[in-house]
Amino acid sequence: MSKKIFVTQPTLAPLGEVTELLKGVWETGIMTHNGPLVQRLEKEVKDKLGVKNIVSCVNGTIAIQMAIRALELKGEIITTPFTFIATSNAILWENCTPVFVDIDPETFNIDPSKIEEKITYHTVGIMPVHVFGNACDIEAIDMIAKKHNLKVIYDAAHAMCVNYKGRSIFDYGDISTTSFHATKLFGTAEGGAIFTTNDEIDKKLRRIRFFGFENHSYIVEDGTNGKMTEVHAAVGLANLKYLDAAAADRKKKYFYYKENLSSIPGVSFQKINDGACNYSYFPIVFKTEEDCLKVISALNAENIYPRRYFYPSINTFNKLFPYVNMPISENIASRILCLPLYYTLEIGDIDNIINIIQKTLKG
Ligand code: T4K
Repeated sequence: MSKKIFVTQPTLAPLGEVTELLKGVWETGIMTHNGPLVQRLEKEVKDKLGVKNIVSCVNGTIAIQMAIRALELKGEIITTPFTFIATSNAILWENCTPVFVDIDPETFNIDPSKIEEKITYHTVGIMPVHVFGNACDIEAIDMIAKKHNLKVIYDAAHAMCVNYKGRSIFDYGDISTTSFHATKLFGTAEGGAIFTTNDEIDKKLRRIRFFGFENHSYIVEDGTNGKMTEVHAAVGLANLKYLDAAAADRKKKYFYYKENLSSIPGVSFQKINDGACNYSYFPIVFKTEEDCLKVISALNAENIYPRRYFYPSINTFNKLFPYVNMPISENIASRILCLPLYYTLEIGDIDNIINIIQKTLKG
């Protein structure tokens, strides 16, 4: 039986570097509540990315919920149907209503030209997603938000290390949130972070993260428990040293895939916006869903497990939302496949994947 190849694998620092950091945790017994490692991780990520503020938290889903709470949004939030379910779940859990706007067929991000027609008296915000780490049309979105007095929260779960027009993409919008899940370019096992250039919102987020306490004494916000632990921060601090290498490696492999797959008739790729992408996923779009399913079967037969990110289009989850037709998102979702992409993936494995795709589509 050959080795299993998954859609991704975390880039992990040597275990010894994590346990070295954990020694201090065991010595002091400080496991959580904004401990020294969490503070250090926040400082190191902040310095590395050059962002104004950062609030770490338990995961990328709670990050979105805390962002909605910090901006006190109550009503309809315009968002994309082409994303992981967490984007819409978080909106629902904050008692807001997701209102879907279809995507651009090339970038797979929310199509700004379709946003205004969905704005109603109840609209309070826009939550775009930088899908697969590919920047949204930020100028267009921010212009619409200003015109209609709406808040913008970017779900930047995939967008670690992306720079847009000379600064971190996390510093755009009223708030940006990200995920440090094990499957992301940078991981703390479970984890996430919230970014804002507004110092008051930053302070508010810190209170919300800690049950709503001000100075551990008075409850001044409708808070939650969103704190990252020292153990997760230790994993993050160790992994952070390898982030540049992991990012460069994914970019190199992304272009290797693209160069070698481009000549195959009937496949296409995500259009990258202004070079603002971290190339942390490799999505490929087939001509038909049938082709996509054939390729999945052929790869699975060789122990290779790509993922249908993001299938089905979120608007079709009728248990959660009334169905509204999103033809572009539904169409792309049915034909898209994310191919394996991670640090320990060998070029020989990529060659094998490319050959299998080539053979399957020819046959
Ligand atoms: N917004 C967006 C746009 C998102 O994509 C996400 C999460 C969020 C918000 C919410 O962030 P978090 O609350 O999750 O921090 C994965 C991740 O669980 C999820 O974080 C991610 N997006 C989503 C796109 O993908 P699954 O169900 O596909 O993961 P899973 O467990 O099938 O993992 C995929 C492969 O990765 C496995 O086949 C093997 C490998 N793997 C996975 C895990 C968990 C490992 O090697 N080690 C691991 O620990 O959801």
